[in-house]
Amino acid sequence: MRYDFRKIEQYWQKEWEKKKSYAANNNSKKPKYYALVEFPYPSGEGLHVGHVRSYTAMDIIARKRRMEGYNVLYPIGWDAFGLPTENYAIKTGIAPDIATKKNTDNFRRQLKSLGFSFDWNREINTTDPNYYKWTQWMFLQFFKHGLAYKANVPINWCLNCKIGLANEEAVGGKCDRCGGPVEKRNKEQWMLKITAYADKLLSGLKDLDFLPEIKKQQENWIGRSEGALIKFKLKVPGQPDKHIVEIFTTRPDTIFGATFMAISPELAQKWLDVGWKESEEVKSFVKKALKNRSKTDIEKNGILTNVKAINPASNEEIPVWIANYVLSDVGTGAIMAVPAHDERDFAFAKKYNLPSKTVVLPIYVGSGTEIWMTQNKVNDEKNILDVIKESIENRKSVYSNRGSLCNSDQFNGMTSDEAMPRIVKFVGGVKKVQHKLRDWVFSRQRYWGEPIPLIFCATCKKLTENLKSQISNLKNKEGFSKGELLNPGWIPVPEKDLPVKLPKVKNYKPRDDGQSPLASVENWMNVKCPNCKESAKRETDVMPNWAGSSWYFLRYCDPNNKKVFADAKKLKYWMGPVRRATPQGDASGVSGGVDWYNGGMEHVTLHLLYSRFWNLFLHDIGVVLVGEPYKKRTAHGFILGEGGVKMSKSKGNVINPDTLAKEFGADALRLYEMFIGPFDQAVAWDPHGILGTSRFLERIWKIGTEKVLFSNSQEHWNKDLERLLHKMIKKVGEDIESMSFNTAISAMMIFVNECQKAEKISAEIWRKFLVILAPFAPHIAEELRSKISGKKSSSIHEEFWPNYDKKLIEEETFELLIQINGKLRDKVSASKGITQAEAEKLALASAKIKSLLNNQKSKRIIFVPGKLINIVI
Ligand code: ANZ
Ligand code: ZN
Repeated sequence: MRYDFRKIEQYWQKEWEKKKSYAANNNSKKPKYYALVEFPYPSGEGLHVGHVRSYTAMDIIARKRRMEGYNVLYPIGWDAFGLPTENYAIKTGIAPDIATKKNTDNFRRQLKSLGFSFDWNREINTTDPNYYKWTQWMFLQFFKHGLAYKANVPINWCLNCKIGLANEEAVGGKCDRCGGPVEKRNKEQWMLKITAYADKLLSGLKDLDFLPEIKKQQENWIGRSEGALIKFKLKVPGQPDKHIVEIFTTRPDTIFGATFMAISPELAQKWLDVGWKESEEVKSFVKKALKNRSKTDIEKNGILTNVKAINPASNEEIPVWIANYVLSDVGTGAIMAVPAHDERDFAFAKKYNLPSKTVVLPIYVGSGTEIWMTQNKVNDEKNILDVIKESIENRKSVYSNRGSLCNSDQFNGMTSDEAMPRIVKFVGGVKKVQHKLRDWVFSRQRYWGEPIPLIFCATCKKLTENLKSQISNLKNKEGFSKGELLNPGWIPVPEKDLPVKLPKVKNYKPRDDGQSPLASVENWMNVKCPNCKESAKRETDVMPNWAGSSWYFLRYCDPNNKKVFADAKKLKYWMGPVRRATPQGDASGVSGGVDWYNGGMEHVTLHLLYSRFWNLFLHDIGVVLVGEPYKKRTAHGFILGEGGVKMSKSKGNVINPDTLAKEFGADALRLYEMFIGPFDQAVAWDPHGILGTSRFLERIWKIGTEKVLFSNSQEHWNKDLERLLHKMIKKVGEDIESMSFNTAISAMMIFVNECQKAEKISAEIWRKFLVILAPFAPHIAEELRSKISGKKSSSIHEEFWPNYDKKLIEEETFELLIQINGKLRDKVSASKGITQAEAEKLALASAKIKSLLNNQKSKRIIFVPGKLINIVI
């Protein structure tokens, strides 16, 4: 019988759909399991093989969990707002909602054709007004709680896209979307105060089961450092001695070593703006430095100013430099530079030949000292002090660890940790915790996004401005919220009027003044103020496309709810907290959230951080029960084109999953993408690879249709095959949990090879194999099982995941006799199926044999499997 995968796959896909086989049940007695993948952006290009990799992986996990007795939610939807569709509209005039409909129809068809066990009843779309109504509602909660504010900020402005980008979208001075140049521009933007959650976002990581590198990236992005703010007096020519500048430092213990001060070009510009007299040279330096800000590979440079600063610890006068390595949005934009102990200051001082002063010695600080001593090849403890002093003072190296203080007056001899608080106190500084994390730029001057549901009213502006200074409570007697007081004139659209729908427009191009195309839609924009009924105007900016994906996992719990974003009971069921033991006996959990979330490594700083922030906030205002939305987060590696280059339309190396599924079948494609390489690593596409998995399925088909017995007669019971089956069950089960899908498939291949050798295979053994295969290749497994159990029987996907028999799989060993010229010389324990080559290796590894052979080459080897090896010399 031919393996007609087309017929088989279509048949079962229809069956599953008809029976709603993968629908998640909202009131099940089973424990729940929520498996999540990043929902796709429905681009015009259709599904990418990268999507297939991630979705197959979670599909395998979801299917295994169902077999383990869980009520599984494995949902899918569309993250459909965003630039490509909008740019397409600009080019073609086709409305984004029309293009989106076409694209999602195509994606849906593609995903269905691959047999993913998504619960299609829960499909969501972020551009559906019934969805974005709640995105807007949530934005209003941020606003009302004072976490949304309008600010004039230097934003990254993409010259091509004509769009403001968040920092994370403009890494390296390049637009994340088009790769074009980005420059800084000041613009009024809505901001979300994610920085208020910096510490929560950090401490929350502790209990989460995220890959270590994911945690690391989140930590780095948040970038917490503890330090101090310290004031330095300034001497400015022609000015009275009243000016001061505040610096931020994480190392106040090094203050006696500050040999100069450095300020950012931005701060210098501010000084110039308020009348600081400087040379043309300095002014033009500042101008140039500001212009170069968005460039990446600019060398450290600077210029000396006519200002002096007074070191508050030593009272020494030090010069003030303007330096481009000092950033304006970190700390205060001014630093005390300590070349002896800071790499950046060291490099700068070296370039401009500035003095350096050692104030921390690498002693009495444990490993720091040892590392330094090894690096600098110091092994004599006695003269270490001299060596260190010489080395640092000759500017051979920087000692940036903590240590003991010298050259620091009354603080000499203290450790850095002892000295830091004392020095901060001594110079009248204050402790300060600082984060690299910036607030989230939340508006875009574009069309295809959620309208920001706010209205600007000039009348209310006057009212709130007067109140602002007096009130800090959430609500005052006039009924204004924190958000309205914080942003005078901005009035929220009443919740009953949500959603604020995107109006139809003729022209999708952002206006030349940088405003959204919505700013040209007069009849949409002009409204009455909901508060005072005077004429007012809608906000015309829309939300960034990170908005809809910040809470989509909540909507899947109850996707069609018209009254709330999700019913509280359903939320509790799917998102927890969960207090019961799981079928696997894991009773630890009072935890909650999505049980397993897989996504791209490229989303672990932005989307992951934003959505955690969003959910933590919803938790704080009491609308969700669990703060951290994801219990476990893993990541897949990219699929690259042949030869390891990026897949892209321009290179013409994009692989279309449709073509492959048509030619080889969904099961073969799924298997190939899981077999292609370690799941967490980038892999290059191999055009011949799928032939291998397709042949593997052919082999399975042949065995399943030709060799399987329909009874379990003892006559053909094959103990070795049974042992291998149990080994495979163990291996595949464990490999799925660690996402080692490629080795899981190898184990199945080994099993299938043995099956090919067997004359007949009992139904019981074969059925168990099919259950193991089912999560990977659900169609063929279902079809072959129906040949044993009948088409009318229940689905293979409702079977229980088999247990393995520990005793059976304990490897059987025997004593391998090792002879030299027929004489018994040694015995070693070896596993039963050992080959001649393996036996040889074992024999040569024996010390006894080695010494007896004494480097003589063997003439011949005689191997009796399961018994002995004879080395003839
Ligand atoms: C003196 C010093 C001595 C510093 C020393 C470090 C080592 P992290 O740790 O990354 O948070 N800094 C402060 N504001 C800055 C700015 N606007 N642009 C560039 N650098 C700035 O960085 C904190 C350290 O970075 C601060 O501590 C400061 O240098 C520098 F042995 O002060 B330190
Ligand atoms: Zn008003």
